[in-house]
Amino acid sequence: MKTIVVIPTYNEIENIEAIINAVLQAVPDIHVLIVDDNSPDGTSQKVQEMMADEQRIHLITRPGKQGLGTAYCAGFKYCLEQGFEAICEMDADFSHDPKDLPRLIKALDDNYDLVIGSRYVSGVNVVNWPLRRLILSYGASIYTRIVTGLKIKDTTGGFKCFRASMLKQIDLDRINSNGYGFQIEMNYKVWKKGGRIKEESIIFIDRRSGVSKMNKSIIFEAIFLVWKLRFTPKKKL
Ligand SMILES: Nc1nc2c(ncn2[C@@H]2O[C@H](COP(=O)(O)OP(=O)(O)OP(=O)(O)O)[C@@H](O)[C@H]2O)c(=O)[nH]1
Ligand SMILES: [Mg+2]
Repeated sequence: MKTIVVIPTYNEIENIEAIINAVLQAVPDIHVLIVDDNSPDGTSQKVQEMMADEQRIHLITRPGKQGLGTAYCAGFKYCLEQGFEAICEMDADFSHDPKDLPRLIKALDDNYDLVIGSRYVSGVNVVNWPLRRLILSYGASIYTRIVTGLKIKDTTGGFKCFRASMLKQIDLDRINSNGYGFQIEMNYKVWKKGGRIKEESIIFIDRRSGVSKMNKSIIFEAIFLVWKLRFTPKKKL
């Protein structure tokens, strides 16, 4: 499958070069798309430099910080237009190990529509997170399962691969959630459209450098979103 990984970035100058190289090394022939919101630290410029020697790197630079959800959607649309068959997403901060990519892609190839790199499929595989952050993330997954019926153990993780034919069935212009909510919304829509979903166990490690972009509004968004999803008629998803 022609495969690409979408990595949204905002001020990831400390990670960008290493993460791109690690991804390109982990999977032969894989492409990488960086969706950068014109980071003041020069992340886009660094990517441009790397693009001069490597055709597998793609870049979308947006005019300013517009949030994670819209960054993914812009990236997904680009990948679909370019004819990629497997479209993955991951963070730039090494919380997601590029070495897990082959396993996720292989699972997708084994006839799944969405493969989720899951922290909670075999116990709790999270390293270096403060307890309150873990409780928040684990709790969000339980809450989502109860409200929506979605049978996924890690509903908020951002390390996953979609089959392009599945992604095409989702109206990306109708997605308006951003942080955790975005991941929940995509999982829910794949499930409701009859997509086959697999959780592959991964170990998640807290960002090793750079600054967190987590904030409270992301949590409130997710709390209300799951109820909205539950009561949205299937044909409007
Ligand atoms: N393009 C774009 N990327 C973003 C935005 N916010 C966050 N990102 C990127 O999205 C990925 C996930 O964001 P993180 O800040 O790592 O969020 P998190 O993993 O929940 O929290 P920490 O790891 O604690 O920072 C990273 O690669 C960020 O650089 C945004 O508004 N626009
Ligand atoms: Mg992170």
